Amino acid sequence: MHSPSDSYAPTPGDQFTFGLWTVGNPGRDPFGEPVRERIPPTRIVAELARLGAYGVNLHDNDLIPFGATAVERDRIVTEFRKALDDHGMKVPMCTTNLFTHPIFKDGALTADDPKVRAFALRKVMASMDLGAELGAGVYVFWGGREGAEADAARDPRVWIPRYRESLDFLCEYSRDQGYLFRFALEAKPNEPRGDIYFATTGHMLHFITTLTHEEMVGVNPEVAHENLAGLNFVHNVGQALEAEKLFHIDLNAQKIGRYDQDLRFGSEDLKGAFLLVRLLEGASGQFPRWEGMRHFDAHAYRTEDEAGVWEFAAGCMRTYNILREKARGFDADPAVREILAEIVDAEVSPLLRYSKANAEALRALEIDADRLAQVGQQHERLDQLLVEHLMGVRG
Ligand code: GLT
Ligand code: MN
Ligand code: MN
Repeated sequence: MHSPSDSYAPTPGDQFTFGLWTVGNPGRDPFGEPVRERIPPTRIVAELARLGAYGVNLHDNDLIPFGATAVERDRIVTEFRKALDDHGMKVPMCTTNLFTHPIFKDGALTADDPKVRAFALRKVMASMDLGAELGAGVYVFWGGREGAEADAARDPRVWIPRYRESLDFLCEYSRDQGYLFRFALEAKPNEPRGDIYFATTGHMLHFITTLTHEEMVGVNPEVAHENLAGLNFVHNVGQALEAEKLFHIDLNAQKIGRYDQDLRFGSEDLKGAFLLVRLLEGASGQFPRWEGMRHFDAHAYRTEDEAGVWEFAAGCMRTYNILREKARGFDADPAVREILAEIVDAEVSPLLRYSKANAEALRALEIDADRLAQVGQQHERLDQLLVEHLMGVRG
C-alpha cells in the first residue's frame, strides 16, 4: 500500500495535514471509555511524516496540558519542535480548546459571565503565541460550546455582539504582536450543544462582513458539519471560494442524519467527496487549484488499535489522491467536455451585463420560450459519466 512506486502514495507536496486530536483520538464516546492509549505528539509527528503528510495541527491542550507551568510548557514545546525538525513536518494551523474544561459549559466567548469571557480571551491569546512560535499561518475558531439548550437565557442580539467583540479583540491582538494569522471560523449546527451559534458556513460568511478586520477572517468548513445541517458541502465551499474566504478546510465523511461521526475521508458519500476534490483541485480547468492545506479532521473507528489508526490516516490521503486522478480523468473525457461546452451560449451572455443599450437589446432579442423549454440539459448522461468514472469503468 505504501510502496514508492504507488502513484497514489501521499507526499508533502499534496499538502495533507492532520490534527493531533484526530489520529490521537483514543476512542472515547458518550457511552464508553477510551479504547486506545494516548499516542505522544512526537510519535504522531514521526508516523505522519512516514506516511507522507505535510504537517500537524493542534489545539493548545493537545500539546500542553491545561494548567501546565511555564517551565513545563517550554520543555514540551522544545521537544515537539525537535520532532518537527527531525521529520521535516510543519504546523500550518493552530486553535484553542474552548470546550473541554467545565468553565466553558455555557460557552466561552459568548458566556454570560464576563470573567469566563476574559478567561477564554486570555487562553486564546496564549494559544496564538504558541501557534506563532510554531509557525502557524491559520488560526481556527470552532465555537463548540458557543450555543444553548435553553434559548430563553440569551437573546441573539446579546451573544452576537459578544462574539464580534471577541474576534475584533483577537484580530487587534494578532496585529499588535506582529503575527500574520488569518482566522478561519468553523461552523457546526449542534453537538456538543443542543444548538450551536452560527450554524453553517453561510452564517459565518455573513458575520465576517460585520467585523472590523474582515480581511483577516475567513471560514473553515467541515464536511460532517454541513452534512449534519443537511446542506450541500460543495455549494458551501464553492461560495466560500468565490468570496475568497476559504482559509482552511476540514475533510472527513458523515452519514446523513447521524451524530457527528468524523469518518475517514471518502468512506461515505463518495460522489460528494469526488465533487469536492474536483472543486479544490480545479480539475475542470475553469478555476485554479485552491492553495490551502488539505486537513483531515476525522478519527479512526473505535474498534481500532494503533495500527488501525495509521491505516485510517493513510486511507484519508490515499482516497484524496485517487479522487484527484478520477476528477482529472472525468474532466479530460471528451464526452464530458462536449456536454459542458454545449451548456454555455457565448453569444447572448455579454448582453446580460447591465447597460442602457443592453437593456434595449434584451427587449429586442428573439426568444422562443416554448422551444427553449424543450431543450434537454443532458444532466442524466453527464451524471452517469461521473458515476462510471467513479466506479472505474471509464477514464
Ligand atoms: C473538535 C471538533 C472539530 C474542530 C476542532 C477544532 S476540535 O474535534 O469536532 O470539528 O475542527 O477546534
Ligand atoms: Mn472540524
Ligand atoms: Mn466534526
